[in-house]
Amino acid sequence: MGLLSSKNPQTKQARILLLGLDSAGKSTLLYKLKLAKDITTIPTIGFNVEMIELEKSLSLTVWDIGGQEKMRTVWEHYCENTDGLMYVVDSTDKQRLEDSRRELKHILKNEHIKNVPIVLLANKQDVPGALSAEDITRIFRVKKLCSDRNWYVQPCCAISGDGLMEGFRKLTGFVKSHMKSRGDTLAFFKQN
Ligand SMILES: Nc1nc2c(ncn2[C@@H]2O[C@H](COP(=O)(O)OP(=O)(O)OP(=O)(O)O)[C@@H](O)[C@H]2O)c(=O)[nH]1
Ligand SMILES: [Mg+2]
Repeated sequence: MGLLSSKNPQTKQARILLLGLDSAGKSTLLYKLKLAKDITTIPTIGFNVEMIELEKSLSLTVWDIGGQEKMRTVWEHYCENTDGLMYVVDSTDKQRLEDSRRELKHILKNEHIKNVPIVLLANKQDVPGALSAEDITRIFRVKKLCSDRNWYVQPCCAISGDGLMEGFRKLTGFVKSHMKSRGDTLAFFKQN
C-alpha cells in the first residue's frame, strides 16, 4: 500500500492508540496497512504493536488493544504519551453502537489523552446496510463528544483497504499540528 520505510534520523515518532469494541476490525486493518495483505485474525488478548510510516517525517507506533469487555478495563493503562487516537466502529453492528459510544465517551475522559486528536473509522462499509460515516457521526454525537479536540469520521473497509490510508493520513495531519502546538506551549514555558 505504498508505505515508506525510512531510517531518517529526523523522523519523529508518534504513539497511536487503536481502540474499539471486539470484532470492530482493528487487527484486520492494522495488518492490511502493515502487510498489504488480508489476514485471518483471532480476537486480540492483550495487544499488537506495529510501526507504520506513511511519510518520512513521522513514524506511527500503532497500539492495537483487544476490545473484548474484560480488555476494555485496561485501555486506560495505554493512554499515557499517546499522540493520536484511532477508534474503530463496526458500522453493521447496530445493536452495540451504544456500547461503543459509551466506551469511547469513557476513555475520552482520561487525562492523558485530553485534547488528543481522534479519527473514527466507520468500518465494514462493504457490508450492505452498513451505517454511513454521517450516520455514525450523528449517532455517536461526535461533535459534542469530541468538542475539545480535532476529529474526523472516515468510512472504510479493512478487508479491501478502502479508506484506511485516508483515515491514517487525516490522523497524521492532526497529530503533527497537535505535536507542534504542544511544542510551542513548551517553548513558551521555557521562555517565560
Ligand atoms: N466484511 C467485513 N469484515 C470485516 C472488516 N473488517 C474486519 N472484518 C471481520 O471482522 C472480524 C473481526 O475482525 P478483527 O480485526 O479480529 O477485530 P478486532 O477489532 O481486532 O477484535 P478484537 O481483537 O477482539 O478486539 C473478522 O472476521 C474480520 O475478517 C470489513 O471491513 N468488512
Ligand atoms: Mg484484534
